[in-house]
Amino acid sequence: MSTISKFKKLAGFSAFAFAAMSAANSVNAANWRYAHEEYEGDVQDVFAYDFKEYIEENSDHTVQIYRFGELGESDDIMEQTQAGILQFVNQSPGFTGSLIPEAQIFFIPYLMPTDMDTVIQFFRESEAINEDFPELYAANGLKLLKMYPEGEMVVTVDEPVTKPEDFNNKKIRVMTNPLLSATYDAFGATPTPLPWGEVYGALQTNMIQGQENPIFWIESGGLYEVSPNLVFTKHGWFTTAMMANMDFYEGLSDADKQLVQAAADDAFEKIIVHIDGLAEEALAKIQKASDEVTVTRLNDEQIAKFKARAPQVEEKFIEMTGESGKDLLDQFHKDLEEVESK
Ligand code: 6CS
Repeated sequence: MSTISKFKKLAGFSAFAFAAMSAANSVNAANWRYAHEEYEGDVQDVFAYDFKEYIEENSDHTVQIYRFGELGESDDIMEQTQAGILQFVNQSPGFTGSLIPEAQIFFIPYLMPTDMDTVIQFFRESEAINEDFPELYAANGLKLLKMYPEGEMVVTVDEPVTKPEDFNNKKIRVMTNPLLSATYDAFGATPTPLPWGEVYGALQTNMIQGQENPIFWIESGGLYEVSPNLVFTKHGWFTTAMMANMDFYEGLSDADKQLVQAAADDAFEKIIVHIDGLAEEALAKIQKASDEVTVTRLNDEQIAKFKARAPQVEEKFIEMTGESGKDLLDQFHKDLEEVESK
């Protein structure tokens, strides 16, 4: 056989082999659906797009992302994930609390550290976060892939608040978990659980007089336009969680399981960088956009008055979750002591 015809044969074989390999890959290639609770460019969106990019760069799979409202409210996207319609979901414990009562632990006020480095270290190293929570989610058909912080909680109100008495007769919107209601009860307010989609309108029409959220969200959702008094109470961090439908995850090959976890780990690293300085940037944008906005940073003495009400919320948490919640809380305290001592 001449060199040319050998080459032609080889080229023919290679083209055939390549086509066959591609066909096999595209048979294995999947399009995964992933929904989260936020808007374009928000923290959960940055996480989701990094996850997508990692998956698509390292496999033939593709990821389709759905943002807030495209498939409904937070509870809707969780239901769709449990039903296997979505493969991945980002739902915050603020909403998961009704499904997994222990997830409400993040709403015990003044439990979490206040400075960002300690918070991040806690998420990286905590046994409660990295070992106990995955078991609790698994019991509900969910593979927990990552828990991560989005920002410090800030309260917005119709007038500045410096003491619990200032909350009297004020309806404060909370995410729909009973423990967060207990927190605002303890703070002296009238807690009003609402899904996210109703918050702006309820503030605008004075059906509620305040709410809590991280600053980036107060800016991106325009909440300061209808609730202009920002109060830094230092009582907690907004935490969220990204997970997969467990049956779907269990059905993946070992390589794909590793890929999915590596993508979630990569997105966590990106988010840590993304949230650094985000609150300050968002506050500057808010102050530029509105001269109605006031900023109240509670001093230690003022914080002590709110903090004094935390033990009753801790008791409520144990009442709601029993032994399992008590064990989780003990582990939380242990993990926090460890990171705070470093
Ligand atoms: O307050 C809420 O309901 C929303 N807050 C944030 C920061 N993310 C999503 C959530 O739905």
